Amino acid sequence: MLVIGERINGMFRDVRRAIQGRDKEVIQDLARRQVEAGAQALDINVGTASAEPVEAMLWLVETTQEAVSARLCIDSAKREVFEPALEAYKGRPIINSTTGAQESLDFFLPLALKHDAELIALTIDESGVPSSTEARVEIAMRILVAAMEYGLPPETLYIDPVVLPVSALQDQPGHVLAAIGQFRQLASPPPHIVVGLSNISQNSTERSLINRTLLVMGIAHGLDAALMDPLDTEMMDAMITAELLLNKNLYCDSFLEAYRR
Ligand code: THG
Repeated sequence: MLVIGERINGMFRDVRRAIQGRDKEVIQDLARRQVEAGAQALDINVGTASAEPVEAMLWLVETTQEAVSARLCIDSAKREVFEPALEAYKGRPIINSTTGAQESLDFFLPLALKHDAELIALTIDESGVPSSTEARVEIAMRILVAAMEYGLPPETLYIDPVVLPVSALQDQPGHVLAAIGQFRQLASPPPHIVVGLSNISQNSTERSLINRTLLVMGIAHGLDAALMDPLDTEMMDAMITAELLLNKNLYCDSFLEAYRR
């Protein structure tokens, strides 16, 4: 399971303030703590914290890679952010994200090839976020075909079925889980599958419980990566246990500590 730490995001008030005040300590502390808690990659997202998103992203990338060697996942809604951020980053980046719309694929697939990056692709198309399982699978197929045409192998893609808050649309988690199960059948080797886990519990109480329950169900359906909060120990424990029960790790009485080591 690839754990992508979600905490370096301008959506969080502490990060927003750190970006505005160029406070390195706050960002580097979040980077170190997430890696120590088990994140192998860190999502980096300026959000709406800055009027100059390119400068802010460059500062976040430099600041984060100074503190940790985990992989960075460059997350932005603004296309002009990617080229400079990918130039500045020294490791193998993850680009977050393209949609399945053709003009988005025509921008991001060559960009991923140029920078030897992996690419997260949301199952969104010209008409927005689909509500059915079938539409998600259809868009995923389009993404895989386009990637093949550009020469990007399926295993460098992370297909994201788009998790929406359960408080808003209660039938969606079931479709997301069913879609995860089907994405794996679309190519050989299969693409990776990722979700933004915390989306599910926005505007809910019991956030941690809702997040970790979806995580466990997702893993059972074939999810192999998640943007999540690794500082949530109960969630990490649930993830480790789910992988144990699916025979991905060896059982011993101290399996939690064994995994952490
Ligand atoms: N897919 C992909 N990338 C993504 C998402 C996705 N990137 C952004 C997001 N979704 C994943 N990251 C977060 C980060 C924070 C929250 C949710 C998803 C979150 N934040 C608090 C809130 O909105 O309530 C912020 C408030 C606070 O606690 O300060 O929930 O789906 N590919």
